[in-house]
Amino acid sequence: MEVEKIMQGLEQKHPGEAEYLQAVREVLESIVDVYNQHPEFEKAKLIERLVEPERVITFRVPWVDDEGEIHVNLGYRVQFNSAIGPYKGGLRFHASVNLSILKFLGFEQIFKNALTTLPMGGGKGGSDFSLRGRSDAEVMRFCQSFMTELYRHVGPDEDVPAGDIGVGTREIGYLFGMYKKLTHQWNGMITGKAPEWGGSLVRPEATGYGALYFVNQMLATHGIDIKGKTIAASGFGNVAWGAIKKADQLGAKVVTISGPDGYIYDPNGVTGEKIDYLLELRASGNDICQPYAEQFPGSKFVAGKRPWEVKTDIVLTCATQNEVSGADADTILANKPLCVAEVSNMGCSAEAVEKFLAAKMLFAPGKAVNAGGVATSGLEMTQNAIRLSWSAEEVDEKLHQIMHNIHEQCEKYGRGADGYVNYVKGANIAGFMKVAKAMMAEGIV
Ligand code: 2IT
Repeated sequence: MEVEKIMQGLEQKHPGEAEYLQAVREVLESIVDVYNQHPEFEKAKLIERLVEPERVITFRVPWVDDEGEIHVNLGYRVQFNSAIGPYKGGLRFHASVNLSILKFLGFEQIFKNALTTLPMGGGKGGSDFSLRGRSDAEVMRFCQSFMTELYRHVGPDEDVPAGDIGVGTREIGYLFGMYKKLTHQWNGMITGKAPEWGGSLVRPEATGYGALYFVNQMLATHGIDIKGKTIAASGFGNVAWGAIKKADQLGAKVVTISGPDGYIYDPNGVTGEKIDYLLELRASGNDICQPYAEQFPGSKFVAGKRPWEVKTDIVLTCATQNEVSGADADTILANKPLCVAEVSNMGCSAEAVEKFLAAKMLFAPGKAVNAGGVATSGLEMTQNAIRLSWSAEEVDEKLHQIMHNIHEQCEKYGRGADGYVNYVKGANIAGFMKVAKAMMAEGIV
């Protein structure tokens, strides 16, 4: 494989799909040496097949708002790869959603899901629908309209969506309800359900919990205890909430959160009732974090900026893709944190990743760090399939074990001659090899 040749072909076929091309390039650059040791991969045009989704479904989503006005949004499902299991991955509802973003997320999901060791292929979907200022009834009507097309393409053995940005338990409920009405089937076709109707305990917390288990282990490889450490985190949604909760339990202190409007610096730490307040903030439907500063004196709102300028021991991206630019990486490196981890998918720009790796920073990519979310979705699928519910302790124990295993895989494939672990390379190679073996076994399909 020649990375530049593959990339040129893709740039021609998919011009302007910046995020997708960025995600593919990162993986190709990580795996090229290993790939070229396997002439059978080249012969089977494995990479040419892997970089294209097996199927992309796009559809219109018309819905009526509370004033009777009609809106038309775009709906998508990218069914990227089903070599090791049914397509699995979240739905994102956000104004920024486009095909490039969903293709990047679907592509990342293939390797992330492979890393979990569970039988899940990669997929992603969503819509450019924005929840901001929308009433509950509007959200329901949108979800119902979305599902009147999506139901034809999903199912427990075919494609199992879940939440992502803008899609939480409420939206999952409306989507599940409509699927059930249309198909007359009650099954585990979607994850992130509430415990009363088939959801797994610990799923809401799982992405953040898993991330902290992973970070804890990264630090442990350097003999560092996470207790007493300060953390700069971005976002204030589900992922940030879970990460903050677990950080608090482990005795670390998260001192920042952020929204599109700026960031909050809370030197006392986001702890106790402030963690619960994040849920209120999110449920308000206002995509901003400023109200936190009004609610909790002693904290400060910094408008229009990202939290990376705050000097802390640990840096966690918990909001969205490319939230750390090359210049942000310079700021972070100057602050000399012990560790940087992407909890959001592709939280760092390619330039930022390059800088962290060049500085031999303890740095790990989203597809390893945030895999606890989809892993627990996989555990929800298992519970649905066997029609049982496990206790929170049982799920958490399995999550912990899975994150431990992912860390081991990263070390195994990412450790260089000088002992430095390149977690990006490790995660990409480990995930790729599993999918590659399955694709070779399944023939040219
Ligand atoms: O990015 C992700 O891994 C998710 N949004 C969760 C996907 C899932 O199927 O739980």
